[in-house]
Amino acid sequence: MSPNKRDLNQPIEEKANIKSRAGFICLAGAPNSGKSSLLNSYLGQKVAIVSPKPQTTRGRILGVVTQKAGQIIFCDTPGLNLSQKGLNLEMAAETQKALKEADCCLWLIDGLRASDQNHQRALEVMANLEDKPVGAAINKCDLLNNEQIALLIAQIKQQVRLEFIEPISVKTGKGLKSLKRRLISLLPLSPPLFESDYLTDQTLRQIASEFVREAIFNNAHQEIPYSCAVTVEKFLEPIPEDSYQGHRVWATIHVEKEAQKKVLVGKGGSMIKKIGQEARLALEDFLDQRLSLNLFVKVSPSWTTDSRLKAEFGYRG
Ligand SMILES: Nc1nc2c(ncn2[C@@H]2O[C@H](COP(=O)(O)OP(=O)(O)OP(=O)(O)O)[C@@H](O)[C@H]2O)c(=O)[nH]1
Ligand SMILES: [Mg+2]
Repeated sequence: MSPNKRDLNQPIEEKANIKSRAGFICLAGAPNSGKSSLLNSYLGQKVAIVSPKPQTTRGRILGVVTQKAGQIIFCDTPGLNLSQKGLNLEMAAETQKALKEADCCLWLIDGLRASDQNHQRALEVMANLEDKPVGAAINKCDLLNNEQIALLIAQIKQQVRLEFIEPISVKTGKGLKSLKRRLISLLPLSPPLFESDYLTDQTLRQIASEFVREAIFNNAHQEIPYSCAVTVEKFLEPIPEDSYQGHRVWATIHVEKEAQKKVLVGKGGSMIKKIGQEARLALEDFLDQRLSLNLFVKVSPSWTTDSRLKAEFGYRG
């Protein structure tokens, strides 16, 4: 799944005839505002994990939507927040890199949490993005009435200069078509930068480890999802001569403490079995093929504060 960018060093006369648009849009906003849900919805496939808990996404995830009018290269990012604990510094660095590299930014606002601290943090970041266009979308409008939406739009328009602000609901699909048109209009004139069937920069190993992490977020509570990292030890593609026609994956869930391992394994292995089943089904759905998933839980003491271990588990910042 490596990127396959088109050569843009074509003659200037040819560029002058280009009517389509293409470019990078950074999806940024407070944690839990629905950035990854929006990405998946536009792609028509889940590539980014989603959960009701904040700080689910830990790194940048590219997702490419190609249409006649243009190609949007979305970059999903970790939610903007004020915490500096655990992985938050690495996550914030990922978001800053994505904001810097993008042509423009879509600020996703959780319509239900527009007065909390993380929203204020996101607002500050957006107000300081002077060198690129920023559009905004108020998400979760399925949970707001028209009056609340109008009030919020008026408030935000007074606080920061935006190209547009659109009410949407990723859940119901309301406003998504109109938002996509707006987003394409923000992009520079350019031929597509990726082949039209290119979906994401995530490797199958990364997707496997993220889907396991999503199952942990959905089943384990309190600090446990934030104390877990998942590494894929082995990923075998189906072999024609093998009677088992499917992928085989071996992954390790790293936790910080023995007590967390105990909770994650559960009574008689019940919890780890549930996590494994959920992740396997999500992966089979993604691959449209059978898959066997073998999970192991390992204590990697205090890994969230150990730079070497963080880098080893893929969090470099
Ligand atoms: N009611 C409602 N819920 C939504 C909508 N969009 C997303 N959600 C839910 O909001 C929660 C957070 O969604 P995510 O897509 O994980 O949010 P995120 O911004 O990527 O979060 P982080 O990765 O933690 O920064 C999930 O439970 C989603 O199902 C929506 O339009 N309406
Ligand atoms: Mg996310």
